[in-house]
Amino acid sequence: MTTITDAQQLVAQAREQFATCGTAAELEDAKARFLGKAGAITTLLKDLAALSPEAKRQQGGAINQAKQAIEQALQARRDELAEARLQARLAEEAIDVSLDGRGQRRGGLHPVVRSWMRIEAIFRSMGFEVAEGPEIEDDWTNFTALNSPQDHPARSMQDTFYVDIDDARGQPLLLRTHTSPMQVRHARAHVQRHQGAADMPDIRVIAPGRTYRVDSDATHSPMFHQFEGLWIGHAVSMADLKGTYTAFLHAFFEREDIELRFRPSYFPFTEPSAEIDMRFDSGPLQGRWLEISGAGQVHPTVVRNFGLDPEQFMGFAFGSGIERLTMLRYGIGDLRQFYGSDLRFLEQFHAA
Ligand code: 2U9
Repeated sequence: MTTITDAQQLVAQAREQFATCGTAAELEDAKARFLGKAGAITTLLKDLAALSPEAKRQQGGAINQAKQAIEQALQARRDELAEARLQARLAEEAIDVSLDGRGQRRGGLHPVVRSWMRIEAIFRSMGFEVAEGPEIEDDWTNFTALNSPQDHPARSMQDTFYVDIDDARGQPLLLRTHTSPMQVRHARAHVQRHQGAADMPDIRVIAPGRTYRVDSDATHSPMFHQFEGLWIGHAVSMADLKGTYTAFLHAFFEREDIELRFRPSYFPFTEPSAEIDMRFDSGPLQGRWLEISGAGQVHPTVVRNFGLDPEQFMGFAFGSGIERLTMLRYGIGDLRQFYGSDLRFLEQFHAA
């Protein structure tokens, strides 16, 4: 067999072998078999040494052609493998831009917050201001100003969350147990603002917000929401309370068939005091008296703590639980649903 035929056969073999290589490493091994130091082409070139100059030229040319053809085939296969690697990577990292994204789920307002906003809107429409204030309160504003006796159980560690540090004047600090201290702050600021004036505009304010008590069961949560109302003027009576609260309930429940009744009660900050019950005259709760709020005429001591003369100023206050009103409005049976973070429950109110 001549070297020329050998060289041509090597080209065919190399093409065949390169084609079966699936990786760059395999291809480099195959290259060594033909073009390496001990490779077939190299061996043919070495064998030329023994030939005549004429034969060397002829066969040398053929071997070089074969070498070039193998190098070309090698490069072509390298390019093919590189392209295949690229395609595989592109396929692996492909992003299907036509797929729907995961999306952001639309949030919504908590039902208690919905009620809170509605309550504010209704009372603003009746000429009330909306007070704000701190959730960490001092003992005087939360209890003493509201005529709560030193030994009242509400002041005990069992009923109230105290904060470890006292305020700058050495007063105990606590998580407010009701929204009343906001009204105390509002009323005192109002009185101070109108000091020296011939007369003072009425104090007419609601205070909605979070409150905290050491209490946790099916109907009590350690954190719950209240809103309280306060109206102080020269002749503001419980008749005004009844009118105001009735108007509020009509607006809140968006119905007129609501009756109210007052039952005698006791609170340190009001005298006389009453529980307000309501009943619907139709619907699933028809005829059932529902306890809805506490209320009363503001105690003279509390009026005095505003900086006012109780002989000159009088008025009413009331306090209601926002959770309770929300449960009645939407027919919710268990208070704990409000704080379970269960989206199946919460999402029902998103479009409400
Ligand atoms: C000031 C003076 C008096 C607010 C009042 C109640 C009666 C009352 C409870 C009802 C259910 C709280 O949410 S609840 O647990 N509240 O019964 N609150 S009178 O009296 C005030 C408020 C502020 C300055």
